[in-house]
Amino acid sequence: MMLLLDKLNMACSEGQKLLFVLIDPDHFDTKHAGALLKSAGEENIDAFFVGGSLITGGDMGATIQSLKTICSVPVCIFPGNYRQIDLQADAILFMSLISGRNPEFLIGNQVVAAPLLKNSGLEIIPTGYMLIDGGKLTTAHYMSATLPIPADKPEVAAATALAGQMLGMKCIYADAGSGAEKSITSEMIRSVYDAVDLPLIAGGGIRSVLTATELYEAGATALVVGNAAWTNPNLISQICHLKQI
Ligand code: 1GP
Repeated sequence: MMLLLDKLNMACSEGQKLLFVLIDPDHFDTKHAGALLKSAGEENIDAFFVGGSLITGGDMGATIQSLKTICSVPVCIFPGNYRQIDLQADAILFMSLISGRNPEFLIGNQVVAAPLLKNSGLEIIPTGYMLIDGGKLTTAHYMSATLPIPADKPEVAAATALAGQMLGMKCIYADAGSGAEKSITSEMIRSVYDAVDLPLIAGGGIRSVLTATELYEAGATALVVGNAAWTNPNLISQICHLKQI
């Protein structure tokens, strides 16, 4: 199986588009996942992201195991903290929350996680993670105790992403947070795209094909859809179709 970062880099350099579906273990059930895969055609989803800023009742291990049982789509951990590491996954976004100024999410969790990951066999993807204001306080903003980048300050997002690249990050993930009222603007995605030579992942509040089209066109290499994948399963097949055009 191709490494996920290789896939992102290839897509970035060749102008292809990727789609990741976010699974929150608190809201996972195999029946809905099976239906989603059936409607989208599992080969068209490039990876599942599994994780959450706060998992209260869900089980990372059981969720990943279920996904592995029902499909062959790669599973990448999108960790809210180091406790969400699970060795059944294929990859992990090794994220630093570079939009924030909270040392626990800039380096603290990573120090605890690094020895656990060293011989894990998981693909480690160094990721500069930026939280953007999506019109409401999300769990990600709250749990990280950080201020998001203002939605109307694309130059701040661009400078932050550039700093991430200079620090050695291999991709940038700009996220308005799960359940954001407004997705990141295409203007901001364009600014980040122009500023860095890295694959750019965008997510948070993507609910329509129009938004997905705008973000892809603005330079996002990959989109992440969470909530809408379950409330509107057609959206996933529509975006899968879009990225093949
Ligand atoms: C959040 O980008 C993801 O980290 C997905 O957000 O659930 O709003 O699609 P949504």
